[in-house]
Amino acid sequence: MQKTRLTKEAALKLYDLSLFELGKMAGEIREKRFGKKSYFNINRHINPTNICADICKFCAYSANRKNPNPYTMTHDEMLAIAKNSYSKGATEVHIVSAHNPDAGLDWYMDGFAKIRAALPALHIKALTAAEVDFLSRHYGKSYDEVIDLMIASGVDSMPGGGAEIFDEKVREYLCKGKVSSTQWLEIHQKWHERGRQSNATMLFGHIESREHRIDHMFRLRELQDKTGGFNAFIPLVYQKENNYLKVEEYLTAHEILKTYAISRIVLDNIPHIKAYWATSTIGLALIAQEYGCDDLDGTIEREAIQSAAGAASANGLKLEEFVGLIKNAGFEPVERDSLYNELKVW
Ligand code: V47
Repeated sequence: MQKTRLTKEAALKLYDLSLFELGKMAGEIREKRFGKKSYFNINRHINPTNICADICKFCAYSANRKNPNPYTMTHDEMLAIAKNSYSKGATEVHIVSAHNPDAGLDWYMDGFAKIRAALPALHIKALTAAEVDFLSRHYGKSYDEVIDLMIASGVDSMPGGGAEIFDEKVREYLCKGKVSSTQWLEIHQKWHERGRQSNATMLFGHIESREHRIDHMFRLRELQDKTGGFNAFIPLVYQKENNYLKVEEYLTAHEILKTYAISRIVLDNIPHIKAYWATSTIGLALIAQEYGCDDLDGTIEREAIQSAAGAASANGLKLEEFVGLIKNAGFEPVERDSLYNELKVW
């Protein structure tokens, strides 16, 4: 018998329920699948360049008038960071850059290849679909060609960045010229068709409406029905400092938790809902475990994108503190690898 699924209209109506009702519904789904387990990994974010050909109004990371400190790492610098993190227990490097028009396609790909050659056991999660689209346009390559280069260079999985909000009007205002929604989905589809996995984000809490969030989730649900390649959905809470996006009202914790819970209910085919503590704050991420979230990302170690916009994530969180916080919140910290194989129950 075919299972009845939520329609867009019914999903939007979920926002009318009380936070407690939503918490109960989303919490039950989470509990049924994962019990009290909360997943995290020991990871290192590397952001190798902040020089960007695109202008996204929400971004405080790219080098511009508000952040006049352009940089581009050498491969030796990237490798040294990866080696150092690996020696301290990291199982993943999460590599996301700006769209640097001068670095060269080889700079991107060879950086991954060097890390892969030196540290074969380290998982490389790299290049958002926005970067794939930029590299494809800038160097006259098809998406297939860029994706095949990524695989040949040792990239294991793709992060979920660059999705922002799929609604075309909002997207045009936020980040005109960047990868379109259809292209973002097409790139992930191609990645999944090669048997690879990826994540999906949604940037919320700026100028979008609840309808836009629901529409975003439904476009992901539809692709996931076809490919099954998304591991996690990550609602990223908008950070407001040092950028060009004027937002009148910021989200309440109440609305953020409702959105986490609704994403758990709507995305019945994406296994993990991640409360990325860098954007929600660690306090709210811990509470989000009661509202459907089963993953808190990781220790991060260093992070430049959200912290440039005001988040307290520049230096990550110490492992002992992270694990202790999850335990104190009544959950079971489970260290995972990048593809959600369990490595250790802490
Ligand atoms: O795509 C940029 C976002 C993303 C701001 O796949 C902002 O596991 C909030 O995608 N406020 C990059 N967010 C980070 C990302 C990510 C993070 C953690 C885990 C994973 C994963 C992916 O950061 C960008 C953009 O949507 N971002 N500026 C800002 N002001």
